[in-house]
Amino acid sequence: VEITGTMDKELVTLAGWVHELRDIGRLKFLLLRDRKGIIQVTMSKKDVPEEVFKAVTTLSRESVVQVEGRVRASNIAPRGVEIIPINLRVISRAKTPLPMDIAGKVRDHSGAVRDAGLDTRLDHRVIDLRKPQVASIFYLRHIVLRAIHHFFDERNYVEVQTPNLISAASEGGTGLFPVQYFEKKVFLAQSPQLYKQMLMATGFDRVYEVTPYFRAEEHNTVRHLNELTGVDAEIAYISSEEEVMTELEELLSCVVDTTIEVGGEYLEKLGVELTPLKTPLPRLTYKKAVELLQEEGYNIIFGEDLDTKAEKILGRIMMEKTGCKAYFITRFPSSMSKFYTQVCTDDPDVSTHFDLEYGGMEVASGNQRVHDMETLKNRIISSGLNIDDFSYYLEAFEFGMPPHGGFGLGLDRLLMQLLKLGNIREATLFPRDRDRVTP
Ligand code: AMO
Repeated sequence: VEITGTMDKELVTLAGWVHELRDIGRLKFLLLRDRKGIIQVTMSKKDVPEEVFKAVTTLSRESVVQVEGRVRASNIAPRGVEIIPINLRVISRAKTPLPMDIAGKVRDHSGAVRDAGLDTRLDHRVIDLRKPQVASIFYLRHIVLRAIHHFFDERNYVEVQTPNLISAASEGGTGLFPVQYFEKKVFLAQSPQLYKQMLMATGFDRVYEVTPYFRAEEHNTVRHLNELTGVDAEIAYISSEEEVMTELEELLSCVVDTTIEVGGEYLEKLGVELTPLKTPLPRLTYKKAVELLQEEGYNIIFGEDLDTKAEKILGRIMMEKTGCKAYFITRFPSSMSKFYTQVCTDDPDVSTHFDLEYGGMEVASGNQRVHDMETLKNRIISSGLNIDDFSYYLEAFEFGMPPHGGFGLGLDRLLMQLLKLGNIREATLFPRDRDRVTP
């Protein structure tokens, strides 16, 4: 229960962390912090039992205490109430000094106080997460995830769990973490790609999965993790990738709407203002994107990757032209696509691959898949992969496979972009990167 001024004179018991102690001689204030915020426990020498008054002087910050006391409405205390304690019990005493305080400050060697860097914060993540702004990110992540599950459920998707230990590359040859699996070498899954496709041959028609991706990419950037959470969907009986894009943009729009509707208090704490998306989102072909970049004097030729800077410039241009924060880049060159991606029927030089961009960064990608067995075999071989590694996957295409397509949305990346976080690690409780596997 939330303690409010209407509970004046009621006896309550509450527990939380010692946020701060203020001692002005005959009067002591204990600021107790719990999920709801900070509540003031006021102790004057004459009103409070002597042992309680004494116990408070030995308390260290961030200790966990339980306070039993009477509520007193107050118009100067935080949350409009203070607690006059009858009893105080130390449940867990915090060691001193703290590695950093809850405001995210650290003291350096010279004794000067400064903001803790992200590395220090992640080293002491449990303490870091006690900071209300930091916690807000994860309340919002919870809200986003709930919206995603709700969206898929409403649209009759079946939630699935596919293996994370796999025998062959799902996204092509690179970026795999090998794992010793008894006497064999297997890999951590880069994505559920092959399995979600195989499920299209079962009759489930629409599946989704929220799952870790493990990517052994070397780059240590603000937008890459080595373990991340993907939101994957796969849809059967589609006639083009357009149907997949429609599902994806409606999902994104639903996530934004729900976050605005339910997450207001947390968005406010982070100082983030979200605006609803108008669907359908704009579509920009890769070819047009290259032209726009060239007009801006950015050096890029057809067939090259759109790097971070290119995406940023395009994000700005699209914002100016359409007023939309999110848009699709479509019809990527076939030469850039994965073996499972279908080329466009009207132009084999470009493929059905699309990226969803939000705030100048890719947050999701997808395509219509190759469902013809012979084409798929040829594509695996011409990608330089070993066809024998894919026999279990190919079998699913041998006995009746409907046309299908899907997408993968990076949850951490999405949070980073929605909440304008400078670093993807901020959106992940315990991030895994090139240098970090603890905590
Ligand atoms: P892709 O490789 O584009 O596609 O991944 C999908 C989305 O996942 C996120 N993402 C990452 N986020 C943080 N760190 C990384 N290292 C990282 N790698 C990917 C991005 C990206 O848009 N199987 C296809 C999807 C499909 O076609 O269904 C796939 O995995 O937000």
